Amino acid sequence: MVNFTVDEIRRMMDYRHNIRCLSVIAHVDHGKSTLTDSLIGHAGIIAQAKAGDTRFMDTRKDEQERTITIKSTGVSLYFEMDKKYLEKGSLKTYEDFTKDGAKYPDLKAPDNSPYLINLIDSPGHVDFSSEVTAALRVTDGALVVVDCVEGVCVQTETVLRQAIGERIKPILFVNKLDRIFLELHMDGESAYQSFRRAVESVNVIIETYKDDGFVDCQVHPPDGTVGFGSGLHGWGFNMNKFAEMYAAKFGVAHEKMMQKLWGDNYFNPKTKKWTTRDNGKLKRAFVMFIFDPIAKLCEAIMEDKPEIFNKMLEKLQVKIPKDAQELKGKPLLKRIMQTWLPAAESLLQMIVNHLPSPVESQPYRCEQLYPGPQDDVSATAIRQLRPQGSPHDVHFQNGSYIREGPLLRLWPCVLRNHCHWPGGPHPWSRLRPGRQERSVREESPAYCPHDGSLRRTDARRPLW
Ligand SMILES: Nc1nc2c(ncn2[C@@H]2O[C@H](COP(=O)(O)OP(=O)(O)OP(=O)(O)O)[C@@H](O)[C@H]2O)c(=O)[nH]1
Ligand SMILES: [Mg+2]
Repeated sequence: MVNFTVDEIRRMMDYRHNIRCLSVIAHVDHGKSTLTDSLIGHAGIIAQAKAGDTRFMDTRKDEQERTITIKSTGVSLYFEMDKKYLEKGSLKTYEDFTKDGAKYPDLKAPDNSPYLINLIDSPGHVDFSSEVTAALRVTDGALVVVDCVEGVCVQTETVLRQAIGERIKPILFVNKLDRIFLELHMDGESAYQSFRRAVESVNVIIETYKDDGFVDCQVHPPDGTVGFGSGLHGWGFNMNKFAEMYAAKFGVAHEKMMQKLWGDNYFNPKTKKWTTRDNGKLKRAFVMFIFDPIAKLCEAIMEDKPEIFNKMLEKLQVKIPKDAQELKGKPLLKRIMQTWLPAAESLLQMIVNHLPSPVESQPYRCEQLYPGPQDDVSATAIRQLRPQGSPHDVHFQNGSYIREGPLLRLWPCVLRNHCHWPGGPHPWSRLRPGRQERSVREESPAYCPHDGSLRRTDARRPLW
């Protein structure tokens, strides 16, 4: 059952620090739509057990038939997150939020912080890349999905380059880990090396295309900006999850444990000491504390050895869901992993803690969004996220656009017009809210705030 209402979504729109707008981008078939199902399932729109198989975001008949995304599809989701999972920036916003947060009613728990996630699942196929362009324009963050076996591919680079060019902050999800355990039976060290390569390749692309006006946006597993998992089976984790498990056990601070679980860190079980030197006999912490336990659990479930997996689940305090008691093999593995390491939980933590809210992103994205003078009234309104005060703002839904030098061309789309035109009717007042517009061609910026004139008179003319 859907666990939020339209009213909640509407109300959240006024809490701009608690909004995250993101696109899911990747090479074709790397599992964007499948992974998105986990978040949709967590929001209660589809059953959790069906997450991964439904591909809810592939809404069109031809998309479902061809198992390929053709159009970008957006969805707004409402989630509440426990304060204990909030980090630095988000925690501060939570504290500001709760100061006058008394205004926000109906939280499921008093220490929860509500979030509105506007998510767009984009196609990976090169033929539909204009859909990615349109999606990136209206979002502030990108969830980059990389197949852990195929690694970073041509289209991964193309869409990531586009995202960085638009000053969209990325987070990374290394996907299809189930294949490593069930199909390829890779050893821990080889798997680690392939994950490391994926992370490094993404960082090389980010560094290559990042401009000086953009914030630092490299991704590193110890920072919590990289997640790993299987969208198909609905499980996933980031270092946070395992650091939480092991920090208490080793008496190490949470942040320090996050650092130790990635890179050249080895634990010697005999001496009970940590080292950064590989003597050829020790396993790196990632393999020892993360990879091996998952591999052992997968093996025990797939080989139907309840005495082993029940013992492990008891230690992990994981209960087999009621609807999975009779299952065996892969279906059982899927439900157990979903319960132990829910993908939605780690994705949400990454999205909330590491992607910017519009309040943070608009100041540095304004240059990208508005090509007019950066000190005029429009630019200031964009930077300050003022809903009123901009000379004009046009929202277009379900349409794409092409930028031709100084011209912005909007293809047939539904336009909604909010005009704040000084001294008289706005030239665009002919555009009616919700009306289908056949053609629009507009010089950008159309409005000159210095003398109040339009730079071109033919603000609107047919394209054909
Ligand atoms: N083994 C495995 N297969 C997966 C996983 N995620 C997706 N797949 C499979 O990969 C194929 C593509 O999945 P999609 O979710 O449609 O991929 P996509 O990135 O949305 O594809 P496009 O939108 O067309 O670019 C499907 O056959 C999925 O079943 C995963 O975690 N593990
Ligand atoms: Mg897709």
